[in-house]
Amino acid sequence: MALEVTTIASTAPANAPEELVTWVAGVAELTKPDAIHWCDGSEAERDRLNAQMVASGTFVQLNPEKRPNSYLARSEPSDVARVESRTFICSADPDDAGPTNNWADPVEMKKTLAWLFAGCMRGRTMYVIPFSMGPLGGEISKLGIEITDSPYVVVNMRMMTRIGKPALDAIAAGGTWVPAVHSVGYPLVDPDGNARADVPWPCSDEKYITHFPETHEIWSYGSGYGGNALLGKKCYALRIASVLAREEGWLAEHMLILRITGPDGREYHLTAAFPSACGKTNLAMLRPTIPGWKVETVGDDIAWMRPGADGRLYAINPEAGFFGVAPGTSEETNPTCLHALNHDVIFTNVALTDDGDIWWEGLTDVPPDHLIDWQGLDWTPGCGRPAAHPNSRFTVHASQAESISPDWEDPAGVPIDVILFGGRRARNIPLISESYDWEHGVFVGATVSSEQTAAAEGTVGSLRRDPFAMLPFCGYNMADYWAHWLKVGLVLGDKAPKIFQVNWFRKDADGKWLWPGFGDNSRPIEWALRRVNGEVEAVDAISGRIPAPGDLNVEGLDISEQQLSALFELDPDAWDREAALTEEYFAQFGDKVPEALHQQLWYLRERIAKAQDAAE
Ligand code: GTP
Ligand code: SPV
Ligand code: MN
Repeated sequence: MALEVTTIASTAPANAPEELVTWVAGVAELTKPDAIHWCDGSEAERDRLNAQMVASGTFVQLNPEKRPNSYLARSEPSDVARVESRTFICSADPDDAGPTNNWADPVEMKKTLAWLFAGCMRGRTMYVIPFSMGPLGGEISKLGIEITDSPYVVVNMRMMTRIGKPALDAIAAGGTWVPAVHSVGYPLVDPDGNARADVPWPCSDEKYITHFPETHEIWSYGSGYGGNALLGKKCYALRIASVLAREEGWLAEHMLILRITGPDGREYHLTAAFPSACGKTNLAMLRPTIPGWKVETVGDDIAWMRPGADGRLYAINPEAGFFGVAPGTSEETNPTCLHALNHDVIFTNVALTDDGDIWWEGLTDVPPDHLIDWQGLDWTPGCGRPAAHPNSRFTVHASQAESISPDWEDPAGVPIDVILFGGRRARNIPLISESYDWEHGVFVGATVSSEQTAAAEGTVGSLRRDPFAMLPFCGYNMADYWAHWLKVGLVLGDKAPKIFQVNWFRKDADGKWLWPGFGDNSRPIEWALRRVNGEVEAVDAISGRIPAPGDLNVEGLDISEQQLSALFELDPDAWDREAALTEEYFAQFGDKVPEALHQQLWYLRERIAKAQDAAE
């Protein structure tokens, strides 16, 4: 029995503004849920939803002695990652979406959505989630309302953002908010109108993740997974926020934020943009292997940055939790992260052990003798299938990381000294290289390519451009985004952070990592900070300025001279080929490419030619 619109107002908290109630009523009229629940964000509400999902089979409760208050969800095999091919930017002018986004006409898309969402919540409860991205009331923070028919989304949003009463109060006090509608697209009524049973992971074969940059709206249909469904994350905090940031003169970025303190007690702050599943969570929780250094985590995935009153660039983490890649996380690679997962975690698509705990590839050297894999099937070592899906993830509140900075919720943010751009590159890109200036840094960010990971559909390992690690997340034309970065650089002037490019993923001829990575990534970062302080000279090279021989601190590291030089090898002919590809890459953006970037390509080619001459 669908709800009458007139009764919907009575479901709303007393202070819900009329405009909000009218919008919720409109969505309910379209989607026809059985009930409406306004989320207050309380623990009681969370416990009720968790229990309900255990009963319905969506959640497996993990062994409370080993993993208290923790749950495992297994998704449909067709719904395991972001679907970039079904992600749309619906701007009036296709040019405003640009060649790297899927564009759809906003009027046409609204018609499609009206048809898709019609009756899509039949038989279900519609949850209304008020949320804040960033600390409540913070000047950089922003509000939203997600409507969803997925209780899994509610309990995840509760950890990933700040949901419930305080956010609604802020909206009631007049705060502007972004409307975001989500449905798994699995009504409990079949196409003939007969009731049908629910399934543990409802979703639809048809998926639409749509954004309306001009009206700041989000509509997402058909997926229950991660960035497709937790609409505060990629949809709002990156795609819509990047549009807002451009309008308002700030930056919404796919970046971790960390504080690093040196032996002399001096604090620095760093942000780093790496593509999906390329090491942001790991770096955010780094344990430096060089004595006397300490890292605190501020954020692991998204940074909102704006110039502060003192002219420096300040960053906040708009999120409140980590939705991180599970495989590869271990006591060796990222103990801080592993310890954060001891209790109160939602795991999605990892394997289940016989004693009710979790496992994934890389957690231990020797796998258990028997597991239930991510698809719910019996698994034994050597059976030929991964036990956990490569994009299996954990959801955990940020406060559970022992490395969390005491200032991670400072609404003013932290002042940024260094920005890193990185990716997975088996060849060509050196371990670290400093940009000659801001414009060169923007060129480096704009031309990043990286080997594809399992975080989205596609061929794992194939090289693709992922400018600023924002390829799937920029809500407008990528070339306009580069222009915006150049403009912010002019505003920051000599207070701008220094920009570096890093690559932890270089391989030798046998395909082995040349760099140990993880805690040892503190070493190139230490060099970057010494550059910030003007303590060391650097060597001009093709890619930028690289450490002079002996300046990278490798004390206590088992690494050969040969390995070290291979990490910084810059083959002019290979770079010449990259430059040609960059020219081709830029061409697709036509005359939107800022002149400064064409100039940077010219400077790069000059450096390459000089190196080629020197090699002869
Ligand atoms: P998203 O959440 O998808 O945006 O990804 P992320 O950038 O936070 O990725 P994450 O830190 O979870 O890293 C994903 C994978 O990269 C894991 O399998 C890690 O083991 C691996 N990884 C991280 N840092 C390093 C490193 O320094 N060296 C090597 N070789 N692998 C690393
Ligand atoms: C990413 O893919 O960059 C993620 C995971 O951080 S998701 O939230 O699913 O987009
Ligand atoms: Mn991400």
